[in-house]
Amino acid sequence: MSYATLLFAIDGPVARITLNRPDKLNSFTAEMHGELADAFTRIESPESGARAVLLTGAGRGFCAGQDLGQRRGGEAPDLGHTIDTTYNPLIRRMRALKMPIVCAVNGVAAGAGANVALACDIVIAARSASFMQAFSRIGLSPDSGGTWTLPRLVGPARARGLAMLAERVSAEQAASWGMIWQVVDDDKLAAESGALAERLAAMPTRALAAIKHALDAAETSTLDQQLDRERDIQRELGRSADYAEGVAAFLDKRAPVFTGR
Ligand code: T3D
Repeated sequence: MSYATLLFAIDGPVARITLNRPDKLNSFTAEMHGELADAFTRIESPESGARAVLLTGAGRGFCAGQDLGQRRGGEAPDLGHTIDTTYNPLIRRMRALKMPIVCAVNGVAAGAGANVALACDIVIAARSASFMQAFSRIGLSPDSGGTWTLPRLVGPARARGLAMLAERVSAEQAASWGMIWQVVDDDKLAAESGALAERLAAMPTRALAAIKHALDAAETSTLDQQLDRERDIQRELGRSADYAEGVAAFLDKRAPVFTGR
């Protein structure tokens, strides 16, 4: 499948999405949102065989958020409408996706670009990459889930500073604050993030989807509700082929072969 703003391939069990407008630091356009929605529909299709997603950017940036060239002049736009029809569905879809998303942040991730990265399950960044809640610089407040995600990742004090000051934070700083999983040397990012996506794709996909769901749901649950949720999840996973395989492989002292079923 070929897109104008993305590179997309389902490579065995790994779906690879590369934001591909490098001369504009891969900033989001309406067309890119449409193509991302289409790519996720393909990934979600049972025939796709995908069991993990790897998201990255082409060129020297990951994504600079909304393409501000599309917001020049004219009447004040209804940004609520664009958020409702583009960014919010994208974030909801990423969080509901029943497989892990690895984000390889290859360069600057600004505005909605930063928050789309942070909405992924495992974020691995090149040492030269950076994160910026650029919104307040242009008179906006963080979107794409940033006001929800940031305080949970870095705590409220740092979230306030990041959102209000809109300073650029290095990948190393982001890792030391717990905003992301890992920093690697620039020349290792492609190999390490690819290996991580392959590794996740070979794991018990239903268990990974359950972990994703349980951790997200825990944010708005009491301990009691979460204990019930964990029980329900284990009941379901206990009937999966991957659980049977995991236990059998352990007892046989061999490596498990998970199928995602
Ligand atoms: O509108 C809605 O739908 C509401 C939703 C909003 C969501 C949002 O994301 S709002 C936040 C929008 N993003 C920004 O405000 C970030 C703007 N970009 C920057 O501040 C800087 O570009 C960076 C800090 C990200 C990187 O700086 P630097 O010095 O490394 O690169 P640069 O020279 O500024 O950018 C390189 C090129 O990309 C340049 O184009 P040119 O001059 O070479 O033709 C620049 O204009 C372009 N570019 C970068 N960001 C954007 C962009 N073009 C359009 N939109 C951008 N967001």
